[in-house]
Amino acid sequence: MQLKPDSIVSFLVFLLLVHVLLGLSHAAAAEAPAPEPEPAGGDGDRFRYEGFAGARLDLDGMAVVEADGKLMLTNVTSQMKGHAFHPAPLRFHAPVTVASPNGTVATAARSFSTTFVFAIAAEYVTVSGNGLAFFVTPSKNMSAASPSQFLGLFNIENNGNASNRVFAVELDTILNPEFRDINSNHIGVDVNGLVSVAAQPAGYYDEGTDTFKNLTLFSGAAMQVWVDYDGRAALLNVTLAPVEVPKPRKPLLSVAVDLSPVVTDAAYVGLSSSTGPFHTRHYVLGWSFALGGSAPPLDYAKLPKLPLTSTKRRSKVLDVLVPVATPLLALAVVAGVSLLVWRRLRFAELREDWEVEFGPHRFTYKDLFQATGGFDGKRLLGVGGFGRVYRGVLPVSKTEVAVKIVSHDAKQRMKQFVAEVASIGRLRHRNVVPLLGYCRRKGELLLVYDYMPNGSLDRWLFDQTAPPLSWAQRLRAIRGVASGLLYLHEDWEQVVVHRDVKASNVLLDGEMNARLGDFGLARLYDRGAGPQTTCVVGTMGYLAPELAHTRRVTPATDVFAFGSFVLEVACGRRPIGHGGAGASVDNDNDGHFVLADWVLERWHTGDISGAADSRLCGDYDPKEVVLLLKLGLLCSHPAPGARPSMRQVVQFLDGDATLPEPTYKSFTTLAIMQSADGFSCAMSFPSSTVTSVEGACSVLSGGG
Ligand SMILES: Nc1ncnc2c1ncn2[C@@H]1O[C@H](COP(=O)(O)OP(=O)(O)OP(=O)(O)O)[C@@H](O)[C@H]1O
Ligand SMILES: *[C@@H]1O[C@H](CO)[C@@H](O)[C@H](O)[C@H]1NC(C)=O
Ligand SMILES: *[C@@H]1O[C@H](CO)[C@@H](O)[C@H](O)[C@H]1NC(C)=O
Ligand SMILES: *[C@@H]1O[C@H](CO)[C@@H](O)[C@H](O)[C@H]1NC(C)=O
Ligand SMILES: *[C@@H]1O[C@H](CO)[C@@H](O)[C@H](O)[C@H]1NC(C)=O
Ligand SMILES: *[C@@H]1O[C@H](CO)[C@@H](O)[C@H](O)[C@H]1NC(C)=O
Ligand SMILES: CC(=O)N[C@H]1CO[C@H](CO)[C@@H](O)[C@@H]1O
Ligand SMILES: [Mg+2]
Repeated sequence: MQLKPDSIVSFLVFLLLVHVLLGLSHAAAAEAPAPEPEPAGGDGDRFRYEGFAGARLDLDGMAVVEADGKLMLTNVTSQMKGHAFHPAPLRFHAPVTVASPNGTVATAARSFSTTFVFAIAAEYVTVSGNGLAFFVTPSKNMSAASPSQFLGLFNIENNGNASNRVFAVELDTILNPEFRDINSNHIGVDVNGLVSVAAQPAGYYDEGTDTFKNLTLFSGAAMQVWVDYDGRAALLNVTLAPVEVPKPRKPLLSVAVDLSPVVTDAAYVGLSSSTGPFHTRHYVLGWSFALGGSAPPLDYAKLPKLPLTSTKRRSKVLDVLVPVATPLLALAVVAGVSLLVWRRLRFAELREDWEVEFGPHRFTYKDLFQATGGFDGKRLLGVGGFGRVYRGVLPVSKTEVAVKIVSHDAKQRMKQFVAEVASIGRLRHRNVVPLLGYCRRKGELLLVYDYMPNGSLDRWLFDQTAPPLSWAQRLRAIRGVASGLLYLHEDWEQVVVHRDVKASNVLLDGEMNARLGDFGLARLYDRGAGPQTTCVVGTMGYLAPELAHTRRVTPATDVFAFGSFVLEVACGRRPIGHGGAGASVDNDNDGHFVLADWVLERWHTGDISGAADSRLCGDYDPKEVVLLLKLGLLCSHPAPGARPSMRQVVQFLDGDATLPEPTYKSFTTLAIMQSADGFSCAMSFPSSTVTSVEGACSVLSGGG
């Protein structure tokens, strides 16, 4: 089955619309109104931010405070990190008396408590990257830390090194086996490195039901984390809960860890996040901290609103489909546009104002392209002097056609010719190949004819693999061509000179009727018009000698060509050739064979019927052979005035008039010679029927 390009394009447009609508609904959800930012901050060893508008935080990396007060640590840019620090260092150590033999005073990390509300919004994706962390560090210079799985805290070299003096609570959304992560959605306690000293899957112990509830960190929903460190007991608790849920009494993690050797006395507290390959935004909506006490509670009502609440509601199907579909869609759109452009170029046509009146005869290039399977080499019927001919089936009407592609550029003659094509298109005769219409492109003219299943007559005459035509078939073909020519010359509304009568332009339809094709085409190649024509186009052997002087095609020049054709069909020989294949008579000292001379010689020697095609094996009526040969000679008369008209020809063939005897002695003065006077452009196109003439500068000149 073949997909129509039109349907592909409309499908793409549909996809695009769906995508745009999805994007709009998404954008609308993001436009939620934001509350007024509140002045926030703190002094000494405690602070509270409910929204970060105006907050005196030190930000680095991707971190920005959005207009509505949300702190966005990282945006969707891949492989990035962002940090937010409370600007001043905090004194983490307190002097403690240690019972030791030498009685010195040691220091230990003080208790502290912090809480923050965060949201990790993974963009469409069912995976996120990479995570967010609360951390305590001796230095705000995190330039050496790596993004992605290092969470903007460590790098490959310093990870796990005790000299880091960094403590962190990580909210990790990627499973990194190298750090022995438990899953891709966990909370871990990190000391100097990313191999957590303790970790738990994200979730909380629900007070009411006393069950554990899973939470997905990157769901985009706001959640709260509490980190409580008891310096005396060296015990750390980490608790997680959705924002609507009050702090659960049972922490998610309760870890015995002594931070005294970890955190430095003067240390900074900060929030860090990093992105990996997946597009993720890490937000913090509020944050509070206290040394030696509980972190001030956060009022959810004062926190900025989240942008991506719609993510929660979007179906899983879309979550999977959209990220997959987006690149595909982009690809499809690009492909669609390219296809359109390609089609534009591929099927581009030339159409001008003067053609309007010929509209009905105009075919679209696209139809012809489809009809011929893209001008498939397998459909090539033949290559002639003017171009290639392809077999095709028209898409709608399913009629079989032959499409001839003629390359041509001259606009003036094209116009004339198209006018002729259009008028000839109305011309109907059982011995003329119906011309259905045309199409024009830059430098190309396409002519659409009825398909003739039995091909051209010259194939039947000269292709040794084809069965020989019987005498009756030959006579019928000649009668048909004569009748077709008569119609063109006299019976139609205007005189149409065929200009290229020859065996290859006589086609046989399904009932073996001979039909004339290719009329008028030669005209397209005439240089100039009218009597000033400097060039006559035709095929050697069929060009009337007077053309050398007059350069004007007339019905009489067609009759000359018809004469050559009659002799050709009767004798089964081409009008001129090199010595003629198996010809016994060389009637020209250049070794050229001229069929008319050869027949005339037979005529004088009384061996007229010996001139008939040997493939007939004598199976013919000698009287009819004589009639055809005499007719052929008469029509081939060098003097145009001595040639009969087509009406007379038809009468001779029908026996309604008697043929006069040939009045001339011979054609021997017919010579193939170079022309010095500009007739050199009388070209024989490299037609399959003319094999004997090389070069384009030969002409038959009349003798007598
Ligand atoms: N309407 C048609 N139906 C079937 N076959 C055709 C038709 N028109 C042309 N052909 C085939 O295509 C071949 C090439 O035709 P084309 O007219 O291009 O060349 P030609 O007749 O040999 O030379 P010229 O260019 O002088 O006419 C013919 O030999 C014929 O077999
Ligand atoms: C992410 O933030 C950086 C710096 O703030 C900016 O240059 C970039 O355009 C942002 N990317 C997106 C997708 O918003
Ligand atoms: C931050 O640390 C890096 C090396 O880790 C150093 O090159 C850089 O100068 C430091 N920046 C500041 C502001 O101290
Ligand atoms: C830890 O870091 C320090 C200072 O950067 C360095 O001198 C030391 O070699 C590191 N230790 C290890 C095991 O890498
Ligand atoms: C919670 O997640 C764990 C794995 O992390 C899983 O085994 C368990 O079934 C989940 N429980 C619920 C109620 O979804
Ligand atoms: C940590 O949690 C335990 C209960 O699991 C509790 O007894 C303890 O007081 C908590 N400590 C802090 C500092 O919250
Ligand atoms: C100077 C000295 O000896 N200090 C020691 C006192 O005792 C503590 C703990 O026992 C040791 O760590 C010190 O090195
Ligand atoms: Mg032809």
